[in-house]
Amino acid sequence: MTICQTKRSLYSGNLKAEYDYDLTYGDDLPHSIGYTINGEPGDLCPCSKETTYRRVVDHGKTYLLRLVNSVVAADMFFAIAEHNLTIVGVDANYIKPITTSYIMISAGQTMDILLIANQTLGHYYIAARQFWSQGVGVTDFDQVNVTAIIEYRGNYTIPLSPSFPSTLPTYKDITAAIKFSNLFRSLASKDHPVNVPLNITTRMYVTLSISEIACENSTCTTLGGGEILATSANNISWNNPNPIDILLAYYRNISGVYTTDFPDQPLFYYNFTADDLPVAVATTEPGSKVKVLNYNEVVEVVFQGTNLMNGAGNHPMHLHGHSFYVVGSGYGNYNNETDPKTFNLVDPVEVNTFGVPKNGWLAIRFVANNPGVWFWHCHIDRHMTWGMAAVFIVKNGGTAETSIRKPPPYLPACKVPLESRVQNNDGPDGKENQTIFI
Ligand SMILES: [Cu+2]
Repeated sequence: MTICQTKRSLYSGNLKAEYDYDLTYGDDLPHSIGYTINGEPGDLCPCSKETTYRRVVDHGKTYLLRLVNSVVAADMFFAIAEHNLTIVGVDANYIKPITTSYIMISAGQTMDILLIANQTLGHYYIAARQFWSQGVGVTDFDQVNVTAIIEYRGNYTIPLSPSFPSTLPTYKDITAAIKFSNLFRSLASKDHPVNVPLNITTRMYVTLSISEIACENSTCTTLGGGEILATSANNISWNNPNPIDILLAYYRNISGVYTTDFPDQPLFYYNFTADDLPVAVATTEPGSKVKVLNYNEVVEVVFQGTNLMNGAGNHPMHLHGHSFYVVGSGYGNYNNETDPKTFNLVDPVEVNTFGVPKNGWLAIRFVANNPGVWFWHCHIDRHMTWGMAAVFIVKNGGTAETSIRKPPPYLPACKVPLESRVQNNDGPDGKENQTIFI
């Protein structure tokens, strides 16, 4: 049996208008005001009392929970009162089972979790709350607990209130998050082997930072009026080209949309994880710089978190188009002589999203065998929106099977306004779509 649980975040006000304003004037982006499990904030919120997501279970049965962190604004702790969770898969890849009383699931991560209904008949809260890894002095982050309820089938006195998981870590429990994130290993069995790349052909070292860029006019409202908040990768704040996107520019060979000079290492070196780094180091510039990879290139990327702007935090990095192996991670600055000796090349977990630890580094490997244009970014939306992102272009491999596909015939020839797309909701087969995703 599968319980699909998607966790999402809620905002108040006109989110798009606030976003546009904040990006123009340099203010902090909106913070969510709550989360949902399968569309409901849970009965700790009065508005959701009657409609809280509930799941009836039979004692003795085992249930598969497919957990998706679609709270793009936050990493989340998650637990079920009185029940252990056994994680068996991450991003659709088997792992050595992890039995735990809580989990930390990063923004964009997916997990397959076994739940054995083996406790006293009763009602139990499924609960989640944010893991806040950034400034310890910051208090204005979302501190709402989202809940759902496990209800055992049977005859018993229904409690006035379900029990709440005592094992759910508190918001800033970085030790709990680190301890959990270090547990992942691929199953690496005969039936589910790993294929860890060993002969690296392209090495990259990429810093991830909270940054600032110069304000183009005098109307910016934050940071003394001279700069606006940004993020960066190797000191470049990603800028989405408009109106022609990179995929179209690459496919149609249109020049002037992007450049191919994304650097393989930081432009300059400093003590990335030191306290009170000078603000001048944090100044960055917008750019649309991509990294071009040959087909079947064997890539190692070491992401290095920095403490620029005192903004160190967990960055769940997500790569489109490829899964990658997490071969190493650590704290402080990456040492390219000693740290590779600690790499796990035997059973590293294979995922498409994984957290770069606060003030630490994460080493990943993958084979660039999927031709196309692939965005990679921090999965915390505010960081991605500010520019913690870039693009890999993977070139064709020389055969039809190893070449980028043609655009579908129903691809609009020009930009269609969102409103008309919703109203004229024709599917690729000419029939009207039943579901609208925006
Ligand atoms: Cu981030």
